[in-house]
Amino acid sequence: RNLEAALRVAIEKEELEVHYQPIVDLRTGKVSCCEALLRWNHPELGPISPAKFIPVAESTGLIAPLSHWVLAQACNAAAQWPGGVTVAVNMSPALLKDLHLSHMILSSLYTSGLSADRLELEITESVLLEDNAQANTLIREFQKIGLKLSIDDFGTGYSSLAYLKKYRFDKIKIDTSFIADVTRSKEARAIIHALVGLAAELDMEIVAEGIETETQLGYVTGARCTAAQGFYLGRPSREDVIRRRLEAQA
Ligand code: G
Ligand code: G
Ligand code: MN
Ligand code: NA
Repeated sequence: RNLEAALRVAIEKEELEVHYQPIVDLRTGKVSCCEALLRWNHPELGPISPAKFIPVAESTGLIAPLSHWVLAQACNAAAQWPGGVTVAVNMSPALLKDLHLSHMILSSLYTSGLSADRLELEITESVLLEDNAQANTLIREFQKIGLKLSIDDFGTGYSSLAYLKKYRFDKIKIDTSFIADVTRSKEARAIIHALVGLAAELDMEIVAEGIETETQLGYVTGARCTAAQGFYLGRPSREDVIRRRLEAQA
């Protein structure tokens, strides 16, 4: 309740910010994409995690205006980035029932001048699991528009392999939990290797998430993941900070 009211105020007063976390291409060593991550610094309560307020937005109808705002910010930012670096935006499962979503996306692209192939949508497995007709229609539309599609948190849902057969995704993002276990779990290592092989066979990128140590980076590089993301490679940062990093590598 209170959080809902506070979130309405935050959207109006622009207390929200979009930060960007770099994703590094392991073949070139350069940042190839940045993931947009919402940040809310409440004047009294301090920082509130999106893990807490996104569900509130989803259950109150605020998710559509909020997502439109994030998409607009992300497209405007990426349109200024050098070297064709792409931007990835997390798509709320609740939003993938809203058939206006593709208009929202097209308007953000049009206003910013960003080409469709520089916008990636991250979709979590739970959306696909429900097998709803609207999500199916939307995913096909996204592909017609020419957007890039990733499956986020891969390996944490059910029967994920069925989605790979059904849709053409561009990227698989291996969930953080597998990376956290690479040094101590033979099973985690075997799963990473199998996913790398699968992605290569299907012509998809494979991103290791949650890289926090040099050892983990060495491991996923050796395992031939195509890209990696995590605090060790760069924290989510303000747009001006990210842009300087992108300009320095260009
Ligand atoms: O950045 P952080 O680890 O605090 O994010 C927590 C969760 O919130 C993650 O699951 C992340 O995907 C999600 N999240 C962050 N920004 C957005 C956003 O703009 N839209 C949606 N739907 N989820 C987001
Ligand atoms: O669910 P999703 O994969 O979109 O969540 C992304 C979230 O993961 C971001 O909010 C970001 O803050 C967090 N994150 C990014 N890199 C790391 C990392 O190296 N370790 C941990 N614990 N979290 C990370
Ligand atoms: Mn994500
Ligand atoms: Na993820």
